[in-house]
Amino acid sequence: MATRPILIIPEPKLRTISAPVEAIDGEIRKLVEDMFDTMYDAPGIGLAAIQIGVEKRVVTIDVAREGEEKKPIALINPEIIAVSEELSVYSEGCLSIPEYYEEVERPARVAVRFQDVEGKVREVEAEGLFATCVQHEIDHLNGVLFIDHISKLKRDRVIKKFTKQARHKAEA
Ligand code: GNR
Ligand code: NI
Repeated sequence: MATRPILIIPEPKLRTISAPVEAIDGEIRKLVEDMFDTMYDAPGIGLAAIQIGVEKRVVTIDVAREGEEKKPIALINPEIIAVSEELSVYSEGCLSIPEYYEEVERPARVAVRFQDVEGKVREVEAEGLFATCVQHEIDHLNGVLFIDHISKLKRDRVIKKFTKQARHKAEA
């Protein structure tokens, strides 16, 4: 069990475009393991590698509810290959923006192509919370945060709050 610290806004690294994984080796498998440990410990339903400072296109997700059997999935180099016209709204949160929630509208269903930890190319069709989460995580790989999908007024307000908080912590 090894958790790693989660980066919080306004950490500039969260705006990085992560690089594709070339080889799925021991280092990547250890990264995936640490990401699951960090995600379950937080607790969160998803995590992108950049949230622990690793600029690689790796995502972990488990949208199983508390008490349900765990359903961990690791997605390496995930890509959205199709989206539904139908949209859905979900009140999103992010481990990099603790305790802030706001509604975001996204395609209700997406098809995603990715590699699993064995390197096998797979496709999944996602709907519901899983669809929301996988889009949120792929955004992270492109340096995009869910607050980029809300009004500028709300976004500026939350960034300001966390910038102030970071300054106070640095002074403490
Ligand atoms: O734990 C998380 N919950 C969540 C709720 C609604 C929409 C997206 C998410 S993802 C978030 C964890 C996280 O920050 N992943 O990047
Ligand atoms: Ni997030």
